[in-house]
Amino acid sequence: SGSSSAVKLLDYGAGNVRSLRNAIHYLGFDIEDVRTPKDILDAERLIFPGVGAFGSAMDVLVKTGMAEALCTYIKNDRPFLGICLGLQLLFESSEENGPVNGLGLIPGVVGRFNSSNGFRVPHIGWNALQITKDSEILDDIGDHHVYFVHSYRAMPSDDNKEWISSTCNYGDDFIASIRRGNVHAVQFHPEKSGDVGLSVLRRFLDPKTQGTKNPTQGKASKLAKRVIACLDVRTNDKGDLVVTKGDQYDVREHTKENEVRNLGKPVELAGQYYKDGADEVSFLNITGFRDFPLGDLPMLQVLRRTSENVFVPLTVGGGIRDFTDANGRHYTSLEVASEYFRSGADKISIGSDAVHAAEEYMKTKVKTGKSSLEQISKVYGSQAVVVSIDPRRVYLKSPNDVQFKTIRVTKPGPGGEEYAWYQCTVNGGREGRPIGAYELAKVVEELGAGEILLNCIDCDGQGKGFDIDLIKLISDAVSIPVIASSGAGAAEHFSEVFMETNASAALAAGIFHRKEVPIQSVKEHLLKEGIEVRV
Ligand code: 1PR
Repeated sequence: SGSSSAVKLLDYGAGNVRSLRNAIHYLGFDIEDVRTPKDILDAERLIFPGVGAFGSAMDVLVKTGMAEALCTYIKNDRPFLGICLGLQLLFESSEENGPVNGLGLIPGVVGRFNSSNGFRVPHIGWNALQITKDSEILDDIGDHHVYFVHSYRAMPSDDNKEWISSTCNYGDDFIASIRRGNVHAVQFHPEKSGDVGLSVLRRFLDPKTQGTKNPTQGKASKLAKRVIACLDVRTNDKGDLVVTKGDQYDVREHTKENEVRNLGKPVELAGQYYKDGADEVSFLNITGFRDFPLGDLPMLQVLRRTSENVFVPLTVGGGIRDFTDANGRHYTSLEVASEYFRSGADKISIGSDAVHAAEEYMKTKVKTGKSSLEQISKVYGSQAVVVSIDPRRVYLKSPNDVQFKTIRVTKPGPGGEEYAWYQCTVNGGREGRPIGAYELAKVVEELGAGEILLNCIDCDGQGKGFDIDLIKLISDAVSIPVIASSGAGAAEHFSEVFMETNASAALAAGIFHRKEVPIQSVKEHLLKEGIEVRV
């Protein structure tokens, strides 16, 4: 395009910046990619979305001469917006696999969140900010929540306080944004923070933007509980990709034709849930264990189209594993995941393959680094890797009947059993495995999962509420965030799961698809119950 109104984007190819590109295009601006240090120096407006690990990002910047150009550009007070790692790199150094030197423009060391006091790491989700000085680009924020996903953060000090424009509290008060003159950087993701995030980007891209200034009351804010809409997707018998929904994982109608239930079109429904206030949207390709996802181009197309208009995090799961196709070509799980990320996913979710990896690890106690879980989290970071657990409740007469973690159940089983264990399954619940949900959760956390999506086959589609026993067990066992799933039938089920367990998010499918309870009503109910949510 070459137009002078285009914003320059410094994308050094370490990860997915598709959602940022989508957001900039959505706002009506053109993008020119930075290819040389000179492009940086010539930029009229530069966005730097840091992705990947601190050390490898610095390596690339130094090797290419971009580090020096960036320092000059910023010292000359040219319009700059750093995002996430793009904020952290401005500091002196980071403890991430380090210490590693940064660009050294702002005094301070970037350190890891401390998970010991009950704050789960990564910090994933929606928080409100404490604005400490006029930042212009944050003028519309007020006490709205914005989306964070990171394990490291910069801390305020006397040496850097002149830079800080807002902080956020997550265990500690950390730096949420900086501003000096034309130089801005934010730790959160404006491109994933809904309308509020888009307004931050718009104010940077077009400083003439007039808007309302929302004075921030500075009221105490905690990490909001997330409400996630889930779309189980598969090809129906006519060959169309549809959103379906099962009862205890059975997605076929109980009619003569026995067809796959069709609850709508994936792109449309995802767009609707974004407008309705979903904090995240998940797609599960539920026959991914059968079909090879890279042969399943419609699913990639669904992601691409959805991410053009949906500015909250997108997760996709199903079929992420090593695979050899009919022609003998081998694909690694990392290649499959990369294709999902390139198509617009922010996180990928692994089901069956994580069970196999965990079983292997429990047998050998050796981390090979070869499992899909380990490989993908090494390259994209643990915050991008969700493990989906599909357990089935197995009642027991005695807690000693199995070698797995058992619990005393709140409601006795059909034969009066007072105990149960939760058996993991693979291939969409079709095969039970010799490992419990508790053991799996602990192992996958060790192998690099950043979050757990905890389903329950018994409760799926029943509308009778989440399995509180199970969710309590798992959310107390790990220190990564746990998404409660399966069984939501009313707004009260969401407040119940948040009050009685340590779940960080709750996911539902059927009630949203059938329009029984809109997302908005769930949020209103949670607010009324005193639970912090993004509105
Ligand atoms: O094993 O890596 O290929 O991943 C397959 C993925 O597909 C897993 O995440 C697995 O949970 C999912 N899946 C496989 N088969 C089914 C099925 O339903 N037959 N769906 C399936 C899982 C459960 C939730 C559902 C909640 C909420 N569906 O996603 O959305 O239970 O439902 P509700 O609110 O209506 O109760 P891999």
